[in-house]
Amino acid sequence: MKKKIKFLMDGLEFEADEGTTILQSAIENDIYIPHLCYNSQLKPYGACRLCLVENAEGRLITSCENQVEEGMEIKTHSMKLNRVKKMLISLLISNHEKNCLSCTQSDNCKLQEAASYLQVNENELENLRQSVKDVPRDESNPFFIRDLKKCILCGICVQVCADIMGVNAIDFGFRGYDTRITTFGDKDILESNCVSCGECVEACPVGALVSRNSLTPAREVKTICPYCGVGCGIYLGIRGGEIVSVRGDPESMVNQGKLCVKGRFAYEFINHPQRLKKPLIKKQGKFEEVGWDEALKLIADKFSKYSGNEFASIASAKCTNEENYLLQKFTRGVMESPHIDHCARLCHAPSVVGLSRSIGSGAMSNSIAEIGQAGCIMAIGTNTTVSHPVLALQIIKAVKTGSKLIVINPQKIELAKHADIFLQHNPGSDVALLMAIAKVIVDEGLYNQSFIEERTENFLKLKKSLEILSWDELEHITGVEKEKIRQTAYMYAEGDPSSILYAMGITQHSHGTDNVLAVSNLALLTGNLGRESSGVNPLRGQNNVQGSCDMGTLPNVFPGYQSVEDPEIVEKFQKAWNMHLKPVNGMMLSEIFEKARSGDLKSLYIMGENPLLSEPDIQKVKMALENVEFLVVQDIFLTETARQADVVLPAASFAEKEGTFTNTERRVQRIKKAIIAPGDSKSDWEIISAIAKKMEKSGFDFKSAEEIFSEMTALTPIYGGISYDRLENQGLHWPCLDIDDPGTPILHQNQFNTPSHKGIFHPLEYIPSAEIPDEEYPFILGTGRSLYQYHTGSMTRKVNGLNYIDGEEFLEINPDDASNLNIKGGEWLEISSRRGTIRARSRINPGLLSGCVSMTFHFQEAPANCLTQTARDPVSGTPELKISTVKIRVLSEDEIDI
Ligand SMILES: Nc1nc2c(c(=O)[nH]1)N[C@H]1C(S)=C(S)[C@@H](COP(=O)(O)OP(=O)(O)OC[C@H]3O[C@@H](n4cnc5c(=O)[nH]c(N)nc54)[C@H](O)[C@@H]3O)O[C@H]1N2
Ligand SMILES: Nc1nc2c(c(=O)[nH]1)N[C@H]1C(S)=C(S)[C@@H](COP(=O)(O)OP(=O)(O)OC[C@H]3O[C@@H](n4cnc5c(=O)[nH]c(N)nc54)[C@H](O)[C@@H]3O)O[C@H]1N2
Ligand code: SF4
Ligand code: SF4
Ligand code: SF4
Ligand SMILES: [Mo]
Repeated sequence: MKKKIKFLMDGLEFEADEGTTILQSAIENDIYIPHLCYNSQLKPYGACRLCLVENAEGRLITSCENQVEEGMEIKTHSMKLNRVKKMLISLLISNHEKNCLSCTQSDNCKLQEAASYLQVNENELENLRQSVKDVPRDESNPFFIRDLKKCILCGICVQVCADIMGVNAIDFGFRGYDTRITTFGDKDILESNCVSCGECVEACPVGALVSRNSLTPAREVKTICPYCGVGCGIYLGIRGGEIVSVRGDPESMVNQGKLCVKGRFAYEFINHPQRLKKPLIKKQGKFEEVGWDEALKLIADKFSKYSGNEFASIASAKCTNEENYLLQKFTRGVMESPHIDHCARLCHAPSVVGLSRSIGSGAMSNSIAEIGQAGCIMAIGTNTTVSHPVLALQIIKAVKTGSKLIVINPQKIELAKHADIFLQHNPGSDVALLMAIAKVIVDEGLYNQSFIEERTENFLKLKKSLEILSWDELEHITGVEKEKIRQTAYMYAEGDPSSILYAMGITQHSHGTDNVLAVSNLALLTGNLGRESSGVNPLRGQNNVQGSCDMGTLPNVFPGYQSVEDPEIVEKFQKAWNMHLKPVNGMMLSEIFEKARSGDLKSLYIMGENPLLSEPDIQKVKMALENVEFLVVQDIFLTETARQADVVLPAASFAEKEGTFTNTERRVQRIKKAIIAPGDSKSDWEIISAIAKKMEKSGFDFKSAEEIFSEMTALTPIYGGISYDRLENQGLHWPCLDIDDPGTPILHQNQFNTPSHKGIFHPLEYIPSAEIPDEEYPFILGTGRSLYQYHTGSMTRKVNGLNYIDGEEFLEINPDDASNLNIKGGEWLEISSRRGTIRARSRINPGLLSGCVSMTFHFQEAPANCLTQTARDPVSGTPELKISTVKIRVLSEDEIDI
């Protein structure tokens, strides 16, 4: 508890916590003191001086910089104060373009607010020479405009960009009267390293930084961003039936109002003309729009023919928990098929399997907010500023307050610039590297003896396996020197607490589960589990991929990771659903496509996935989809996959339905309907229910998403205490067992959820990747993500601004390799693997190791998954999307035109 301070403000007594500034306490008590450069998230700056107050001695002091003191007497209003402030603001206004009425910031401008409060009058202003600086408007960014004629040099944008974002795209430039906010080299903002997050736009107190496409909404609805697994809270602003504005939810425990470029600006897809509005049936090779009844009849008819092993479903990490719950109930109960899976298979399946084995739960062990307080953060195989941008702000915050940061990645990513240690190891060598770190920890006695004794098993086996490792070999495999590995081991082991964050660089390998086990070995060795700001934290990708896994759209578990092979569990679900269930594991995604290709699988129902671009070796997927006798695809757009379907069903987007998403930190959050779904499209849960009812099955008579949620929580212990009522303001972290359970931000505090309740060490062996460069295919192709696009582009490629910033695929290549191939950047290349060939232009990236090239998989014109291989991790079935070998050829002029 902080000490309370009593003080007088304008003669009235107030109380505030020790350390509170005068301005903060005024704001808390709804007392207005004019201010321009104050922002609650930043250090006080004292630049505008409009927040001056008068103390008992008659001195004027800034209220943003001075703290309340016991017995202090302050005046917020006096003749003297008013005179000084009026002069200050008049000067600001005279240097400021005066077209207030047409300014989009009108009504939301702190300068206007202060001027009106201080009764600045037009006539007085006339006497001051108007001297607006001649700075051209910077309209280069598709999402916001910089109109520095209106800038009052408060410095908020500079601080936001540097201290919160860690980007430093802008700074004060020039001197004296010419001082202004500028980019490095005074270039347009789009040519700077700005990441278009719009945080500075949100924070600018005047109209100098304004969003382009935002209108004042008639109403707002609080919901969750539909893109990545961070799960930022947003307010969608609505006029009529359209989304006209978006802002971060300042009360959200996840993002405290902050957003990335997609979360703030990428909503054009919602009202896009290409949204599916009616069901489509393919007749003689062409789609025809039909009514729901016709589509449902056909589906009911066909699905009745192909039940059991001839049927499979693919669920969606973009859809709600309620919808995923219902699809697995439909698949297992109505279709009597055990075959259901979803994109987690391409993603964090190794975490789900590996961490279950070692520590008993495949989810993040700790919460996002804790990252900011970690003593040491190890970010391995995660491009956090690109893939989880708002979560990355916690890393920036930690670094700014003295935490150590270790970045381990074969590419010099943005985050590496903030790192104390950056290990650029050979791709695919993580098991060797992590074991080498473990070896130092064990050999040099850095481990946590008591934690190992009390809470773990198998330490001696691990120790033995490390003894036989040779440093020469470890250095050779990883490409990292022993001394650097030693430093890393010390930094991690001495972090107190240390937190490991990881993502696809760890999982998307043919030994992904081993990688995950190697990560958890480190946390177990150092006792970095079960305590605040520590842990093993797989950063989940899709907005609701954690939820889809929780809901049992996996072939081996019912909701809440309850085994489909456990007779008691099967009995529980049979009874509750009044259906017959097969107590067997179903097929994984890869096997589903294999069986479809071989003709054994006759019918496939895909909800909200686009495997024709997202699965490895898509030629094989195409054959699979062509071979299936009856394919139903349910999406919000006519995707590449949907084009292959017999029936396409139009789904409502996240903005048009009720439900819940579970973010990467296991926080279950409500999404809310903001607008009506276009045309005849319906929520996915309504569509699944309608199909089941058409098949005359009971158990699908739901009137709301909330009813589905209640049925699910009654059967799913880890969600047992969660209800829509409890989620109204903030989400809850599972496990949340009953209505009195406040939820569990930190897992494993007293025991692990393994059968013995101990954490289990796993000795491991380094296994090379499935494809190794050779003479014919000399380069290792790694695939990953761009900040400005999302997966197969169904949503982000409908957003013009994103396409403007990043609308084309490039093959990135190291400067030395480029020079050997006579590549200067920008030329068209042909990239081939053993699977296929595509074309893309070149881009030089000095952050890549020689021999490594890199692409995204966002662009249907240059689909990277034509090249990738289907080699999989034998345990989790996750494909080796991070390593395929390719060759590169520069195309001649004549070839480009073809
Ligand atoms: N903008 C945007 N954000 C997204 C997505 C998106 O499509 N676009 N997708 C979401 C989803 S579903 C996911 S799963 C996440 C993925 O998030 P991330 O995993 O962060 O993204 P990736 O780019 O796939 O890969 C991460 C890093 O792995 C590194 N890497 C490659 N090979 C190796 C290796 O052998 N070892 C190690 N240690 N590292 C390696 C790459 O250099 C890359 O920096 O992003 C989510 N967020
Ligand atoms: N080469 C390569 N390939 C990869 C990866 C990689 O790193 N490299 N990463 C893999 C990973 S980690 C992942 S997660 C997968 C992602 O693979 P996918 O899940 O196939 O990719 P998305 O483009 O996200 O597809 C989601 C679809 O859902 C639709 N959708 C959105 N909202 C809704 C809704 O409310 N209802 C319905 N019915 N549909 C909706 C979208 O329009 C979109 O078509 O890609 C994988 N593929
Ligand atoms: S948009 Fe974000 S990155 Fe760009 S200048 Fe503003 S705060 Fe910095
Ligand atoms: S652009 Fe806005 S936030 Fe930045 S210094 Fe000028 S007035 Fe302040
Ligand atoms: S970090 Fe993820 S959830 Fe947050 S705004 Fe960006 S895309 Fe949305
Ligand atoms: Mo993912």
